[in-house]
Amino acid sequence: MAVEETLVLIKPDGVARSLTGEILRRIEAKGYSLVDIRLVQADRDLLAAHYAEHEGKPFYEPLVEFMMSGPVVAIRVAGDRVIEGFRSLAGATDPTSAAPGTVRGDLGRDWGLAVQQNLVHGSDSPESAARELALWFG
Ligand code: DAT
Ligand code: MG
Repeated sequence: MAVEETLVLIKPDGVARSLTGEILRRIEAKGYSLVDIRLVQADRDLLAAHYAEHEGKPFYEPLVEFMMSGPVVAIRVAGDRVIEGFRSLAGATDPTSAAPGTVRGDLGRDWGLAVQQNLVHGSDSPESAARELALWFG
């Protein structure tokens, strides 16, 4: 077992749809621990750093605009293999393709071309988790 920490974000669509409690419930029910949590109105600088790997892609600008459209809940989550485990709980990036039982599969809506509205973010590697936790929690 390897205890890890990951960054989870509940994106503006999740907060606006009052799904924060449901998403936190799923994280806790899986056995992960909430270590820190904050409600953040992200600015462009923070999002540019967070999504640096996607700069230049066609969805980058709409993604950043969407992430600035309302508050985000940032959560430091700890647990055994939580980086991979939360990605499993979240499901595939496109909510329509995401498997039933996942956050995106159960709760995400089809947004046509606006795939970026998919409720949650989870770090994808130990390196990403360390970098993203430093950005959002300092
Ligand atoms: P994930 O959030 O599953 O790690 P990612 O890191 O590849 O996915 O992309 C970051 C976000 O960008 C993703 O949550 C939604 C948006 N996105 C990714 N691919 C997209 C696409 N083809 N069209 C629109 N938005 C996209
Ligand atoms: Mg990603």
